Amino acid sequence: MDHAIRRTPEREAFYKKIDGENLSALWNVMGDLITPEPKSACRPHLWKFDVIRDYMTEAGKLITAKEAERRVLVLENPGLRGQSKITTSLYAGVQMVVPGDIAPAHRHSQSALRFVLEGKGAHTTVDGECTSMEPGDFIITPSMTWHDHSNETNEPMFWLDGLDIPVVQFFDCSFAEGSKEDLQMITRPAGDSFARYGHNLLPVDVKRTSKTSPIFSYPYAHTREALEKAKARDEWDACHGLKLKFSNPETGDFAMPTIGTFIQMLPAGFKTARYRSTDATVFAAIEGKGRTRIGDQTFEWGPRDVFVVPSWQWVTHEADADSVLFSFSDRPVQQKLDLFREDRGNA
Ligand code: GTQ
Repeated sequence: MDHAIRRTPEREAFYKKIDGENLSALWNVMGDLITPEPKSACRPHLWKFDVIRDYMTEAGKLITAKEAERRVLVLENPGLRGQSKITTSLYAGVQMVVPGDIAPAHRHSQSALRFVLEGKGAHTTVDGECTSMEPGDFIITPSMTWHDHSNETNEPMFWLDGLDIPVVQFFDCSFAEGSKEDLQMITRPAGDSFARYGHNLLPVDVKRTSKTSPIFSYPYAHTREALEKAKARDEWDACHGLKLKFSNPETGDFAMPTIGTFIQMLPAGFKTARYRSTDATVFAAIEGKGRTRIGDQTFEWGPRDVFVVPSWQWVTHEADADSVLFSFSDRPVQQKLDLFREDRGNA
């Protein structure tokens, strides 16, 4: 594998001839198709939130959320420019909803996650249930559920969007529709899904068909408590510090079928052992500060900064203060297809 095939005039003539018949010779492309290890165009990168906030504020003067449908700045991986991808399989953007804005109701095959970065008290409604948003909250919009966003507070609200747009694109299975009403009707009381599914109790006979968690909001207050309690027991993993996955209470699987979501705590002074995995991962810091080394590059992060780790590159994190990182990747898909691999170095 991976040896260049010698080119001769006879061979070139042959390639030209078959090209007209929509045929090509595998032996010229084999090495690029089947690589001994992942070779991705995806590159490591970090976006400073303060820079994004300034540009979003400027965008706010140019277009309303209603006209834009979604006022979002797409985080484009530098190795994948023009494709609206942060990794080969995932999309990310930062969305701003200012006081009085309405991002009108629509629905689509693509699943979305929101990780709230700044602001407090704006709302997102998913299939008739409204939830308020606070920094650190992780909120899910499952495939084909109606969703709209609004802000009745006095401050702009910013969150990180993560969607499986490239996955849906790959499978050519995108469907989308808008609604006649900008804001959908509220049909369930606030907190309904959590009350029904969030207390280690499940309806005894109801069989849901969705593969997405019935809990669509994972408030930071709960996440933080889970981390704080676990922290007290000193169970630190050499590669991850203290890392938890958001789970679907019905199945114990990831909260979303196509995107795995995680929260992790790194205490002040902690330096992780090197780690690599096949799921390119997007990180957003919510608390603390530190730096992450990806391959031979180092990225300094603080609250609300976003960075991306490509597939199979060595990563180490180092925290200067007690830090909390949210992250997401396509791990659920890779695991279901028996493709996921990880390497903990010698740790
Ligand atoms: O909020 O529904 O960043 O449909 C991209 C597509 C957000 C959304 C994005 C979307 C949304």
